[in-house]
Amino acid sequence: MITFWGMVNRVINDADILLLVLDSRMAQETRNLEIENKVKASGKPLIYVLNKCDLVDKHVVEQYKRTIPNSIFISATKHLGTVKLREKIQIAASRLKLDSNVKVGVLGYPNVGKSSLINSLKGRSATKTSSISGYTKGIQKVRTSGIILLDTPGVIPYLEKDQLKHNIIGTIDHNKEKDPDIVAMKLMTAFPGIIEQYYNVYVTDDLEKTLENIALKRKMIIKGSKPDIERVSKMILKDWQSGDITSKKY
Ligand SMILES: Nc1nc2c(ncn2[C@@H]2O[C@H](COP(=O)(O)OP(=O)(O)OP(=O)(O)O)[C@@H](O)[C@H]2O)c(=O)[nH]1
Ligand SMILES: [Mg+2]
Repeated sequence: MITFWGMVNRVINDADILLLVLDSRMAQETRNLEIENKVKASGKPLIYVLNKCDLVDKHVVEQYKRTIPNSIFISATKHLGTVKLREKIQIAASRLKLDSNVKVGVLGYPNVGKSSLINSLKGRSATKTSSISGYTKGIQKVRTSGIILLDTPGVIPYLEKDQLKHNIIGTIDHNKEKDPDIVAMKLMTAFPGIIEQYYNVYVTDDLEKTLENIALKRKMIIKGSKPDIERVSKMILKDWQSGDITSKKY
């Protein structure tokens, strides 16, 4: 059986141009140096695609534009920036003197929106997407006017051992998360006030209390009218991973 990394290597080999898809809410955290180095070694052009830009403020976009080279912001599901992305691909292709049937490999962490991006470029649903990460299992070829897109399963860097980071990014199915409360509290620390605002509860320093407040508000109760912390934490992770909770300040 070919491993996920085997597929990544194959796509880097087969493609003419590579896209590294990042989550705009955590662009630096979703970069993958191992992939970036492999692409660099191949000498092929790499475009950083910061997806889910609908979930961040404009100033975040501007800041990343300055710090991440050859980057472009898009929202695959809201169809923002996809025309520009197509243009960028075409410019890179014409530099390579490849005007038609240029092969574009789409790489990145699980759940960052690789399949959604392909569907957005295609203009209709050609590859399946899911709020549950690890959804795409094999390489899929999608053809759209002059471009052949190669969808890949998301990969986590080999060297990345920070489990909490994985969960925050959405690389673990929220249902399978063993300590959802810890991850939910870590999210609240990383994005102060955002979760509280979404569920309309007070911001306090006591994050456990905040989880309890959200549980009570959502009527998630266990025996003895106690707040159901596990359930509420899983709900928060689900709402975060699906992009319902944004990191925008309203
Ligand atoms: N708000 C928002 N959500 C998005 C955007 N793009 C993708 N999503 C959501 O993010 C989730 C993951 O999207 P996918 O396209 O399946 O992600 P993927 O990178 O292909 O994931 P794997 O195949 O599991 O590696 C889905 O719930 C999408 O609806 C976007 O631009 N904005
Ligand atoms: Mg996918």
